[in-house]
Amino acid sequence: MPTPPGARRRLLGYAAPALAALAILSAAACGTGPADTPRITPGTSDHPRTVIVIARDYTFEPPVVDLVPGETVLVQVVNGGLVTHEAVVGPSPVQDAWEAAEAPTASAPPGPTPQVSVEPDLAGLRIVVTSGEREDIAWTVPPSAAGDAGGWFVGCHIPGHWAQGMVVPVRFVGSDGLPLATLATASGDTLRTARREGRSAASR
Ligand SMILES: [Cu+2]
Repeated sequence: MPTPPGARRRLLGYAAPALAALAILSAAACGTGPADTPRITPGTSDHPRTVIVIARDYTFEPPVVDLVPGETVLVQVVNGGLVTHEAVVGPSPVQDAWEAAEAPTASAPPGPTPQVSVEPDLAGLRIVVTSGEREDIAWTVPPSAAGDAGGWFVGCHIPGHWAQGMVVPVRFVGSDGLPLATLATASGDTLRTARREGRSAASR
């Protein structure tokens, strides 16, 4: 039986908003690529550039930290979580060294991490912040940083935190303020290890 004209109009009347919604959804899906990075003015010793890193239980914001090799930054680490966190800034060997150094503290009572240390050349930058506090440290990014194989990261090595996702990559930016190269990605060995440990911890 043919559809009466009135019914067809009504059907189209319903269909049109649905199609429009679909079009908006597809447009949104196409627009989810990485956003353009605003150009950075590198910091100097006289005028350090402020870099804010927020630690939460258990992640960091922003999801990518931009740094210019050789610039001086004022790193402000804000702990918005309920437990003590740290921001270790450095390449994979630095992250691995702190992960190993802090692992034995897993059975320590709650509170700030007991004193731990690593070899000076693997120390990187480490800022420990208790819940609700903020620590500011002026620091000069090593000029050769962008040449480190595997990239740099900001990570937390209080036992279990890295495995729970407390690591974000550093993106190096040139002195012209534009990104230098591709980001260290989640395919790095260090991140793979973290993911694996996270999974096995979760399945226990
Ligand atoms: Cu942490």
